[in-house]
Amino acid sequence: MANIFKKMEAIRSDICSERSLLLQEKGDLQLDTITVKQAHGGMRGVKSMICDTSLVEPDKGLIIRGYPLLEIKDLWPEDVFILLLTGQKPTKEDREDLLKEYDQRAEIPGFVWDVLRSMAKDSHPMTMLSTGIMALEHESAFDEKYNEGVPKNEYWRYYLEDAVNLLAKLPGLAAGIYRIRFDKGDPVGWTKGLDWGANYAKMLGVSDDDAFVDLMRLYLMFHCDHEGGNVSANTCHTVGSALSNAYYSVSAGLNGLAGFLHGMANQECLGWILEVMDKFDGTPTEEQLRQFAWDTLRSGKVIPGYGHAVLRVTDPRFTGFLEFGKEHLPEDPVFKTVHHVYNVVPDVLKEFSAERVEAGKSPIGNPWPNVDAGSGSLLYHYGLTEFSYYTVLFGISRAMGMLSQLVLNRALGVPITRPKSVGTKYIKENV
Ligand code: CMX
Repeated sequence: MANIFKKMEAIRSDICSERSLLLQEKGDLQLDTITVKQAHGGMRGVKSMICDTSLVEPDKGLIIRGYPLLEIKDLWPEDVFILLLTGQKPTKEDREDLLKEYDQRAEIPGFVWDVLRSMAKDSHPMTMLSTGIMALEHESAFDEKYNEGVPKNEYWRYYLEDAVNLLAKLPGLAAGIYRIRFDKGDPVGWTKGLDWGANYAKMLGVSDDDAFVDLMRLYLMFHCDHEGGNVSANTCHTVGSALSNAYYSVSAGLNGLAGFLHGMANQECLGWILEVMDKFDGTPTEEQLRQFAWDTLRSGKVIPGYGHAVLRVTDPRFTGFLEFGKEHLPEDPVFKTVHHVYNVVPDVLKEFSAERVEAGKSPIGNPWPNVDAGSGSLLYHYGLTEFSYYTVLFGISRAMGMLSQLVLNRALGVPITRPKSVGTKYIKENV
């Protein structure tokens, strides 16, 4: 892992000096203010944490280290991990160096499969992923070095060591979970010399189509990070700030990703699409879809895959998946339905939002599709039809963002998270 360590070593002193200069010059200046509504409203929009790996612009979407997502969509997942971590696009040697590390670290100890096989047969794949990671926790290099008394300024090295170990094992772990949970046979081992995405595709064993390998690379690249405040990244950040190692922190973040309003929306979304197709016996017309969307809203449910806490335009990740679908599976009925939904649902949500405002409720901030609206239809096309598994795919990709943020936080010596909470009485009497 010489290259990635060398790069991190080089940037570490720069980012640390930049941070201390910034704190000297601006440490006491105000970054934001917060209203009672924001404190009650999930802290939406409050600028209160630092994240340099990526940024989500409401009108542009995900920007990774200064590059808008769709401009770098051809990067492979291992490239994007290096970019997230170091801020620099990797050279061919950097990629090869990291892949060699994965080759050496990818093997999953047999007892992990025993643990997973002993779980309830109907365990959710996300529960199995989190459990599998926790079963590997005893390998933490950071814990070992911490117990030996390594100095604070060295912590990042062992978080990075753990990050690479975990990333090497995650595709095999996730693919093994798929095979165990859905009775597809024994887990398949890692193939040396093959990249992260292709290895994952091979270990899943659902399709021999080359386009499926491309889809896996794209999928793992697109979900890698979404700045610092989303539930999974923020949870991982908070847990890691207590010096819980990378295994504890990422597992915690993934438990947040398993929420229906966050990463689990992709399973919900495909379920919704299949439900509408079932109801209308195939690809529905736009009018039938409109009616179905209204029925969903009138029954008090959300339309999964639409809306976002930050975005105010179509998610570029959705656009990227749509382009992939148009190129590789334009006639697929599920994909066609996803496309029709895109033509119909934003207008329905705008009308619904206006109704809500009239009734004194808050508007829907964003009627446009997010990443989860289209990705499931592509997986489904290639035979990955068990949609309760989809969030696992999201999770192994998002681990790259969580882990790079963790390593950077330890490199910067970011302290333990501890915001101040206040009670209702305090607000009544003091605000
Ligand atoms: N369908 C119906 N109602 C929606 C909606 C949708 N797709 N999106 C937002 N709303 C509603 C909210 O539920 C909220 O209603 P209440 O005030 O009655 O609770 C109101 O509109 C205002 O919400 P908002 O400010 O626009 O959005 P939030 O930041 O509160 O929530 C999100 C964002 C993503 C949770 C919400 O848009 C949603 O539930 N979408 C569907 C689930 C989904 O696709 N989640 C995946 C997001 C991407 C990810 O993290 O993976």
